[in-house]
Amino acid sequence: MTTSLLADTGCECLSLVDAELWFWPQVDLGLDHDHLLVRLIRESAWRQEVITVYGKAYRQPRLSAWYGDLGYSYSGIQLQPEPWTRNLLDIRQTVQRLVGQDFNSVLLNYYRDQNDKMGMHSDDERELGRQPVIASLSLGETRTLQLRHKTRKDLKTVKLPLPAGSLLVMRGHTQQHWRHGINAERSRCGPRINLTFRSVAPLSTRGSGK
Ligand SMILES: O=C(O)CCC(=O)C(=O)O
Ligand SMILES: [Mn+2]
Repeated sequence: MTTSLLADTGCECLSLVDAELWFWPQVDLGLDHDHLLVRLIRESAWRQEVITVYGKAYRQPRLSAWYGDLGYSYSGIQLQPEPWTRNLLDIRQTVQRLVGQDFNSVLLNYYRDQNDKMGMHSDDERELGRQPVIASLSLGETRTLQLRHKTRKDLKTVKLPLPAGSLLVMRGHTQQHWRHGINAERSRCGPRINLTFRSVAPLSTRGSGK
């Protein structure tokens, strides 16, 4: 899609070294955002996964749910997809129209309060391909995405607040060069759900790695 066509949809291209970020501050989802948040909290198949880091098992400091057509694995967790719901299909359609690309999976993250968080990481699993396009829609409380370059220590951490209804797309070489994460907050905050739409390759077409 050309930059001017994207701008027509309300998209801002954020300029960041070694990254390609598209940002829509406010997406029309056809439903009140709070209403959708409550529905997703109520109807999603939430799990608290246990991950293993350097041989030690931890419960993830948030809940998550995986929907889509194909299984997925990260940090030693195997995720079996739940079938798409009506709400998720509707949101996916809006996201796909804006981004100009199809997604076969979505990972939902539920940050219940200020203590829930996500450590710094890259979405660079082999099944996402070489230059994955990750479309990240936020609902509920605004939380701040931190982006840190993997090797350029001279670059400051980028802090990007993600308000309800915003859509951030990370694409190109972003995952190769940057890590991102969500810190816990010091002050009280309410629930937030983030939906990251992804395209996972079927097993038979997965490449041999990065
Ligand atoms: O909650 C967010 O905004 C980030 C989610 C994320 O990075 C992920 O699901 O991989
Ligand atoms: Mn991520």
